[in-house]
Amino acid sequence: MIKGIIFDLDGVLVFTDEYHYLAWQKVFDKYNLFFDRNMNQKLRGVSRKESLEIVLRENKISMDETQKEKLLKEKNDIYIQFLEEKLTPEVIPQTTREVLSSLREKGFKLAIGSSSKNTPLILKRTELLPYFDAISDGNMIQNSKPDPEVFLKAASLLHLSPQECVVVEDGEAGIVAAIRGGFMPFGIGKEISPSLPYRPISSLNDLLCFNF
Ligand code: B16
Ligand code: MG
Repeated sequence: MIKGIIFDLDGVLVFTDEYHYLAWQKVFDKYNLFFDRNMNQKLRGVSRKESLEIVLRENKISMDETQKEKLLKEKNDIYIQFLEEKLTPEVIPQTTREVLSSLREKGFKLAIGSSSKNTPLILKRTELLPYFDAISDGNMIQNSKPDPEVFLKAASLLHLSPQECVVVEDGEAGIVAAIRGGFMPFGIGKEISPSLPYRPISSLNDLLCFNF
């Protein structure tokens, strides 16, 4: 029986994915590294550090650790500037809050399972924090999606087993993480390979129609 719902953050509850893209684009342009929207799709749900490794691999370029840290800090500074300029409670559609409230009223425990180290800032700025019983994010894990660690941590904070939880994701790395962890994955958006065993949904509203 399903008792918990674990939500990815970026691309599911908040649309900060465009800010990630723009911030990466700015730093990769500065460092003369090739990067486009296609490559950006591979970074969904992947940690900041691993995202850089993917782009370096695609460009067949190596970088020393100090330079990597510098680039990562520059990217995050630009990203945070976007969050501070653009992220207000109003950017969250009212329907998102209504769906979260309805799921809570139905008795589900809700958690966040996000790779982002900026999760606390995002939840504060959007005023989404009160809807969740547990937060598992990039600050609390060693291994990023597609490793299941972030979702296993979320389930354990809810005192539930993976079989008692579903995961809602927009990224392929997150769907793979959910499957590896033993969770039933729901996929939102167009970026997930149809060959993966997940249940597609077109909006969060669809979650209210499922008889878990
Ligand atoms: P940060 P999610 C992920 O969030 C993003 O999809 C991914 O693009 C980003 O690199 C990662 O968080 C780390 O974010 O730089 O803020 O720590 O989709 O797992 O909620
Ligand atoms: Mg995501």
